[in-house]
Amino acid sequence: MIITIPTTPYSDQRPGTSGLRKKVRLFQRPHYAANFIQAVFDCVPGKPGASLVVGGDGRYFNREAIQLALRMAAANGFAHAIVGCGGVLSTPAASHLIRLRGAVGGLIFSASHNPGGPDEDFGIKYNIANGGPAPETVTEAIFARTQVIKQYATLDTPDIDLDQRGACRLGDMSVEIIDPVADYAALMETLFDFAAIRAHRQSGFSLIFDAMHAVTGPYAIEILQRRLGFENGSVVNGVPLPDFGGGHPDPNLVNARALYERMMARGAPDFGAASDGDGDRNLVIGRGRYVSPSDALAILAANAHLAPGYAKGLAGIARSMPTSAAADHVAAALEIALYETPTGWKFFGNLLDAGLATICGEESAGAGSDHVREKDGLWAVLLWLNILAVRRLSVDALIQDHWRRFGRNYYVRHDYEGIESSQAESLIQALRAKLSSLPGQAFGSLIVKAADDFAYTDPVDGSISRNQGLRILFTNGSRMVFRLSGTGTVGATLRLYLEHYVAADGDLAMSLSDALADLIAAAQAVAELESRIGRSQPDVVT
Ligand code: G16
Repeated sequence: MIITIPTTPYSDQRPGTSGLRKKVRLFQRPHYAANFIQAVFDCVPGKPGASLVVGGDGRYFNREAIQLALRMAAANGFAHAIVGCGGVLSTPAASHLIRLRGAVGGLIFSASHNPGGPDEDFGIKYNIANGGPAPETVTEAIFARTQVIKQYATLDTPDIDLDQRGACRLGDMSVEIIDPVADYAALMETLFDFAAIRAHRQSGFSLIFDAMHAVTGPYAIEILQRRLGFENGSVVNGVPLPDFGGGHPDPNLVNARALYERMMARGAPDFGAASDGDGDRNLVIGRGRYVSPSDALAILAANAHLAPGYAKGLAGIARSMPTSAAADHVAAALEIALYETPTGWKFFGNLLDAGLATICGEESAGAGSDHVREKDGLWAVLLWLNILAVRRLSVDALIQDHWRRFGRNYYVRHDYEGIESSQAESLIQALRAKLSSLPGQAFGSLIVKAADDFAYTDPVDGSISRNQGLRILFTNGSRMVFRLSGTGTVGATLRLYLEHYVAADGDLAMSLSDALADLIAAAQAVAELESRIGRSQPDVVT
């Protein structure tokens, strides 16, 4: 029976860079999750007769949220729900399912790379019919609904068995519980030359994949071990756990330290990789060689034609503004367009739908293509494996070869975490206020050429997104960017992105700290980091 529950608005339900992310305890407040889900459903046109995809990364509170969402979906008139068995779907697999099954959209329960557990993070993200994250117009409409909500609709029914594959009913809605891996694995087989990767493996090529006790475990075991034949144990931490085993499922050099150390040690496998909580990010480390996500995007774009799914070439490349310009050099060489978008995968959706870009990537460990509308960690791993199987080079040799061809964008990101929000805001405001006076000013040997607050006009629908990061460009081609993260749940995180380009005939073998020392000093000075936020060192360097 459909029941209507009275409720009152919460003021803090504006989605951030990627959905609504909060502490679990906040989601557990009365009606908190229900309010947001009802606001989403109020903004979905055409619910009668429509299908909805539902899944999450398996973190703490996932099952409760899914049971609630399914009852509410039935009460809101959806005809059909497609749910990953156990309530599990990786974000890219959910994106694929929405497209494959012609669903009107999907609810993905995840806080991505943020930690999980009763005192940690949870999140709800809505993806639209193209499989991609809801664009800003939709997320703003959802937020507006949360501010006036008075009631939500649900069913007065017991929980369904999420672990039993097959069909069942919830009120008038049919529910299909499916294998979360099968459709995604089949898609990967259409894009990549699995036979070539298998042959490379048979010639001795080895890998390790760290699933970080997050959602990619079952996907990686099926694809890497069962279908490609890498030996059992190649996938480590492969069992998804509600608290990710107490770890922080962010595949960077801090949280995937054990993988990094193994890849730098004697006897390391040829290739190491990791993915995050919901399977959309990737980390790639060759034996003795870390690959920055910005370089990885450029290398994947330059070599994608070696994989069957991309054999006819790329229409264009898109990257977020703070991502280094390494991919720009590839786009220029290939004579294809390069799009520079704000941070957030949602900005790539229109470019992919319109066929303007084929491959997209971000400095935040994300890469993907037009095969889905999300970034995709295992896709990136498979594209690397396909490229290495064809070129038969080590990761280190491949990257050196790339730099000798395109030059090197020395690049680093500094994160200052847990800053008091008001201090972070005033730092950004103060810096924004002086942008126009910066051109011509010298910071050590660096002279400012231009400075602005990045704004983006979507070339497809003309929508404008302002205040997307403060950029300071120097006459020698170096660049720094300041912006506040939109994915944290405690205080504010200031991100500082630093980049220095050296052409192919220059010194390609500097250490990052040498190459970027002047820029780091300039950033401290221009933003007055120490006096404004009391920090002289970042918390995380990636
Ligand atoms: C999300 C977005 C990405 C973004 C990243 C970091 O990733 O989808 O587009 O680059 O957050 O954003 P911010 O710098 O605002 O923290 P994920 O993997 O968390 O969904």
